Amino acid sequence: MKITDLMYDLGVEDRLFTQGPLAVATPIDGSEIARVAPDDDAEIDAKIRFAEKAFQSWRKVPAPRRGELVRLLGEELRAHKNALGRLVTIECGKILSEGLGEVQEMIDICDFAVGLSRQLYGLTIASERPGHHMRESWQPLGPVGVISAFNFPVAVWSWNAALALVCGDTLVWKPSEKTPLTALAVQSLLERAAQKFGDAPEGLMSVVIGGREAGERIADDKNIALVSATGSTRMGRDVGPRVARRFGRVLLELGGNNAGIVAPSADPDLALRAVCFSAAGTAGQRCTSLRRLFVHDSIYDDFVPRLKAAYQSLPVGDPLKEGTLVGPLIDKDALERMQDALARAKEQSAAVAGGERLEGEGCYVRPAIAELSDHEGVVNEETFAPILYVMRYENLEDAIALQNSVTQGLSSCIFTRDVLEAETFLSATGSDCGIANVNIGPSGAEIGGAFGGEKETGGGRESGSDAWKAYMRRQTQTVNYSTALPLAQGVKFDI
Ligand code: UN1
Repeated sequence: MKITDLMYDLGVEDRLFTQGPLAVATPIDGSEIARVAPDDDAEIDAKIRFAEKAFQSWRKVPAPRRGELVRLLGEELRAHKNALGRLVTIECGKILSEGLGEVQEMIDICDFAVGLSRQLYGLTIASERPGHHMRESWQPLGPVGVISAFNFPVAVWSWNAALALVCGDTLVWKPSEKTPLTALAVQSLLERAAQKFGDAPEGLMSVVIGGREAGERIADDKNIALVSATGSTRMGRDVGPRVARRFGRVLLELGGNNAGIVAPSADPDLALRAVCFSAAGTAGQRCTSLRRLFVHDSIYDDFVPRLKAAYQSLPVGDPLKEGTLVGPLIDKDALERMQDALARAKEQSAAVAGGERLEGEGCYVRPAIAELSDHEGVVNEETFAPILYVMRYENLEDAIALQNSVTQGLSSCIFTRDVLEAETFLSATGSDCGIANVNIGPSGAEIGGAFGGEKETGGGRESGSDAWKAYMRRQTQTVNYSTALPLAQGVKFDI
């Protein structure tokens, strides 16, 4: 597949994607589409130093002016939405409307960040001492290292970058080694925005091409004030302690094993569509994908056969083709992991429908439904593939308890028209996840809310709400505008 025209359109220089030892393949047919050169240690260190130097001046630029750069980035993204969305589809295999949706998500967070750049509100706090003012201010933090995954190759970067830039931070980005092209394209769009901006410091943001070691180098570098990492729990277990050892800050967005509950009063048509999109859409390769479904006993025998029929007719194939709803898995390893999980489900006596590999050069599969009588074994694991484990439940409390029984805690949902059930699900004794939805699947969040989850999902929050605070340094400030020196808590220290 020829991508040269797309890359030119996005302003990426030829040498950046035609030379180097690392081959980039498209999951559409597995063919090689580009070659890139990984950064060696010295190059990574230089990029980090560059980011540190740029931070020294960027932090002095007033936040609303920093917002102007993000506004210009949003404009570049608007102008290049089609090309970048297409490149996302070619590089990671999600269907074109989702590739375009991912770029839209970037545009949305840019808009959000521009507004934020005129806010970044602190507090004033009542002081116990006469003639004193107390307040809380938010200051730029430093260079931010972003480690992102193949499945959202550009949107996750933008959640971090748009906020970090208005907060006065600089960036070093290590994308997945499976998706370096979209990262190079975004870097080029940001450079264009910076040129229009005028006086942005060089080194404001750079891309590091590399694998796990490159990520570790960023995690270990004490100049990186915050490491924001998205990926597997295994990756987070490595990155988290590395950053903690040097008392750096981390923001982790790791695995999910997201569940849904279909209650007796659910609108069956709505629930069916929502389940198909969130479990089979993106070929089950979202961290928010639906992986476990609890269906009430009283509706199970109507709902589940309909779901299986809908799964059979889902159009699987070339993600660039109009009408396709399920694209390929990212690579052969992903296919193997899916087949392995299904084999284990069968060993646990699951009734499996679908899951077979389909014709074609890429790793195309029919999304699978595995009906199980018990919530155990393989159901507890996140397999990054379109497998939906379906189980019966009788009482809501039990379903919620099973939903919460896994080690991850990212997203969750319930389909019900019963307000008591809905509110119970959203209460302190309901879902234990970072995201809880009613009559919507667990995936496809908007940027306005804080995104992230609990337990082994890592606890970080990105994107909307007050997630920006992770990218800033909180400072408590007390000013004495009197001529006396009263001490807090009535302490006397007269000399
Ligand atoms: C991810 O899969 O890493 O909520 C992020 C969603 C998207 C983001 C998913 N907005 O599904």
